[in-house]
Amino acid sequence: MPRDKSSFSEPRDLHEFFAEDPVAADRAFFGRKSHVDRRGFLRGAGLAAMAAMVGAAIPFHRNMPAGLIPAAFADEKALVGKDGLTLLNERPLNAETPPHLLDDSITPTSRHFIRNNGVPPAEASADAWTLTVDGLVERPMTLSIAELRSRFEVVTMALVIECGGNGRAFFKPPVKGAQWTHGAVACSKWTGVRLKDVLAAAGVRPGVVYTAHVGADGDLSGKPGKLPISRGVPIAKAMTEGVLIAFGQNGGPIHPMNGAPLRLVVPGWPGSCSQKWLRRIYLRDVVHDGPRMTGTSYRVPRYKIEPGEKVEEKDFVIIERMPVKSLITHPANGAAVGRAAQVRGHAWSGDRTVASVDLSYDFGATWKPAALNAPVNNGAWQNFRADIRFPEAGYYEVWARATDSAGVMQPHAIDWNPKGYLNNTMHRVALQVS
Ligand SMILES: Nc1nc2c(c(=O)[nH]1)N[C@H]1C(S)=C(S)[C@@H](COP(=O)(O)O)O[C@H]1N2
Ligand SMILES: [Mo]
Repeated sequence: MPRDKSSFSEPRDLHEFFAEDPVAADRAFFGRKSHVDRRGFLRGAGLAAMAAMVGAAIPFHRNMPAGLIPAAFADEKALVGKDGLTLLNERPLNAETPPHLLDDSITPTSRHFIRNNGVPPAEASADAWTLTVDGLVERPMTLSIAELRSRFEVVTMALVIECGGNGRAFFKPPVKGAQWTHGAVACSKWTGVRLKDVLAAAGVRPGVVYTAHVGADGDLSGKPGKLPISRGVPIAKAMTEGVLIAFGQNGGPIHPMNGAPLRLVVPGWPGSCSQKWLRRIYLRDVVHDGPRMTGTSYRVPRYKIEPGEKVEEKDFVIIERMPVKSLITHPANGAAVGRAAQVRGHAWSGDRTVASVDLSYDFGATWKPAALNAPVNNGAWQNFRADIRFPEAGYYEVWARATDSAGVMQPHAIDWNPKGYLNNTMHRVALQVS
């Protein structure tokens, strides 16, 4: 969807945008060549774009007032094939999964959160898709998905993707950005080939320090060729076992909003490393400097600061592994339960494993270990469960606290940072025990 105003480059809510200036919004949203006639009706390219987006000609378009958002673009439309996600923003589309819908050990595709920074590409056929691997390689190559499948070992792995900003909504003072609560995390089973195998075939040249990832999505500004996000990882991380170029999700195709037909999955690191709609990977002899790699994006201050304190850009470091964290997925927050209840959830810790999960139902005075599964493979989250007997009826909170293989435990409170990243404070659910 082309946009014609640079002032719209900030992510904005669709409804807010139309409410402020419906005519400009129509033009920006439905096309540069559209115009609004004297009576206030949308004409030209804008009308055609709108018809294409609703999937049919609009017989009574002459009656459609300018600035009217077609009801077809209501929330459900944006979330086709998704189940129960909470929509945070429409443009770019951000939707998270309520914790109780993440109870499965493998997250169904319908419940995998969506984090877009730009405008997703039109749905493309997997047959025509290609991936180019170039930059500092011996043998630059462009491969179809069929060639990826036939030339490299195809593997399926359960891998956690968590947005670096998951938990941002709980920052005090609040910070800008998508207000994720708990649900910008998922563990789908991804099918694809190992990035390391593909890079080895291309031949990593000496001096390579970083990968650079390019997707097919467009920038919100509508500027042709402008990327909304292009991140990379150190070559050492790229050459690890669990980093996949995926073409399958949970035994089926990748959901269009999760990057179909081809995406990277970089487990344990900020979700932003896992480029969706992947078209190109190039190798560089410097730290990649694409959009959202530089400045303060996906970076935190290198030292502890006071909440609200300003930090110079040079004092920010790129986030690598994600911290130890757990999520209670059953019962749901606010649920009514009996005196005996089973508590379930998942725990994960960047490139590490989780050693233990403890639960408390007395506001942290005492803790009991939950039963914890080993991960099904490196990069998967681990399931925990515990049967709790509450001493009497009343209001309780169940708190969960994971400790990882390096002995690092989830904190009660985190060090505030200006962009609202890495919130791994303990998860709490309220229960009414009868
Ligand atoms: N091409 C592209 N890839 C992308 C993004 C994007 O906006 N465009 N968002 C990134 C971010 S910030 C996250 S957290 C993950 C989210 O993956 P998901 O939407 O499949 O849950 O995708 C990453 N890959
Ligand atoms: Mo993200």
